[in-house]
Amino acid sequence: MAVPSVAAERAEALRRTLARYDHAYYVLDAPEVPDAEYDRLFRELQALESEYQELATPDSPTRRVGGKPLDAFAPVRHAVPMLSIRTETDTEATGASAFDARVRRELGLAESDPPVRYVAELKFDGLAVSLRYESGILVRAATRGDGETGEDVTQNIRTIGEVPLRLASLTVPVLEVRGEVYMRRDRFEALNARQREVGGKTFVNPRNAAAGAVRQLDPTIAARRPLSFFAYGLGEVVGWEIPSTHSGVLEALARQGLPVSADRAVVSGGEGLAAFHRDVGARRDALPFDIDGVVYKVDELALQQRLGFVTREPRWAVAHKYPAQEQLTIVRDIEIQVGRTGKLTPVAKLEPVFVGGTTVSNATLHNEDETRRKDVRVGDTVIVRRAGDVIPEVVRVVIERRPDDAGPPFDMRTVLGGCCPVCQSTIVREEGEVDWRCSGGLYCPAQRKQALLHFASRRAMDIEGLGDKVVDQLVEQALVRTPADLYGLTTQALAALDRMGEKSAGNLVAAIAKSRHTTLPRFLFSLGIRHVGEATARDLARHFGDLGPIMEARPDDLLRVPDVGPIVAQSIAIFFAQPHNREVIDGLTAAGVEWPLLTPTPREAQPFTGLTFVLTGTLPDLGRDDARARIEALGGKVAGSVSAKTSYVVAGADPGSKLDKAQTLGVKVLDQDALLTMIAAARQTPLGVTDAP
Ligand code: 5U1
Repeated sequence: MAVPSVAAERAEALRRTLARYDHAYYVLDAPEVPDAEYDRLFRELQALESEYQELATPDSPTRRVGGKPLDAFAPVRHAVPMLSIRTETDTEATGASAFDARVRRELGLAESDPPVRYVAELKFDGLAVSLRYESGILVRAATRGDGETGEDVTQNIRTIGEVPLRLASLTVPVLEVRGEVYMRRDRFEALNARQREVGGKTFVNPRNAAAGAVRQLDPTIAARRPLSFFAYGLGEVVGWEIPSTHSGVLEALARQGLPVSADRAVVSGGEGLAAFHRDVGARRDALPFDIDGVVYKVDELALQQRLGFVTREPRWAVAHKYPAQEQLTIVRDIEIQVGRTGKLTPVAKLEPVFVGGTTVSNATLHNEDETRRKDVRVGDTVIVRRAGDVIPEVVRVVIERRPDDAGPPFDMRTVLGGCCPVCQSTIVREEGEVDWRCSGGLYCPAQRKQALLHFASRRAMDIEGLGDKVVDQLVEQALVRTPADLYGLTTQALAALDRMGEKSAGNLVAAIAKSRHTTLPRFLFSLGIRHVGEATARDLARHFGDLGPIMEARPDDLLRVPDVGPIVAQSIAIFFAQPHNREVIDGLTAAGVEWPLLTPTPREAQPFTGLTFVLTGTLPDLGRDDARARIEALGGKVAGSVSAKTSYVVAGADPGSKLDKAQTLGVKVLDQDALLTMIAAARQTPLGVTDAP
């Protein structure tokens, strides 16, 4: 069927518009239209092409979605071989001056001759490809292969939105563009997360993921891999007057819509190269993609020609590496570190390995869940990464290398036998938390400094003059192990500390002595019990009146305190169950720390003490939890089933068998309003609380 000219013109207009939108979106990172508008035009073009097959040109954006799977890639002989690049392994600045010196020597330049001009670029960690444009249309994309012959990966490369399917204005017979296909780090992470979700294979690093996608026989799979491309050079060129400099070539390629990294510079001499190496090195981790170094090229193409090649490598270019950020090594052990706040962190003890510029023998595993997710075991070969100043971490296990005698899956409780490795206190992992913690905060040597600083802080025991520097010295010189030891310090001992005069030492001893006379809420807060802030400390003090009953309280007793829920109750009970914490508290009271007793809220005096309620059916306004909390706050109990001992059944809509049973047993039945009236009346009852002074 002949194609009506109106359809052909419309298809051409759509191709051009969509190509412009692709460039704006992928290369300039500045979308021109909303996705919906792009999709509408895209579908219109697809419809035209399916009606008139002749309109489906090779540069149509519809080709990007991926064609039919291949059995194998066809070989492609490169008209101009794809060279490799010599690597400068000296990762210091001297690597740059060595290259400059070589170039100058080979060009026969004297010391008095002006510096050579170079282009410095990034060395992208991906897969080299060659794009062939004929009459401005992308006709073939090939991998490097052995440099002479690569593989035809056109279908896959077409799926990369950044690669123009048609050049902006050049329509010369042949223009081959060389560059690197890579994957941004964030897209790589997202891809791996998706793979994990569907139970698929995850990729070791962005380079492997990119290389795998380019060499994927099914282009619809390649289309789902978020690839990117940067152009950095030329292959065969027919009919184009090539600019006289490499920097001019890169600018011309960018003008044709090809992505060229903006991270490039024209620099002068070896010093200019070294400065670029340093500058990029400092920004390396902030780049959105991996690089393994920078590339230097002599800018003048005429000089490049004079320099020529050695074997397959040009003399006019070099790759200047950075220290590798990832290495393979073996996990010798998994140890648990106790942080200053009691957080327990699993740390892989590694066979020492040189990575990121230093020897690494420890790498964090973050927490139990992460260790299990990565399934790191003793004996495993792992990829360890050290990027910049970040703490080294285990990226993943090389599962194929797991030995038969590898350790069991990681389990914090089992590894530690339930006890802190530093102080033997119970370890706790609260619901909803990722971290295990040591509960011996007051005694644990790992938490000493933190515990002392908190103890002395203004809202706790308010010891003026006991700051970071003093605490550091007291702990490091073993003058103080626990807060109780503070009360034994003498002016003489303190005056011997760095930057502590006789007068300051005297003031500090006086401040410590003064802190002996405190209040129960302050004292409770100073103990640093997890989840016990000032308000909770005050509530506990009011409710119990003295420390003894709090120390003996079971979680059920603690739950009666307003605003104390199961997690806080558990935390308090576990803290006081630790013999070491109790010893420190005994030490403090023996040292004379005291507080005025409060008149406790005797439990008998609570209006609902001794009353048992059963809730059944749906109450019109109160949720079950709310009703329970209100009853318990007044000392009542809420039970799950009705018995002769039940005081009241509170019945809402659709009460079920509990109401029947209440009626059978003669238990009083309340509706929501009656319960609220009872609660309001109870609140009027004086509670006998004497507030802290
Ligand atoms: N940026 C950049 N990467 N890279 C890699 N330029 C560049 N040039 C290369 C290679 C292999 O080779 C040419 C110097 C032939």
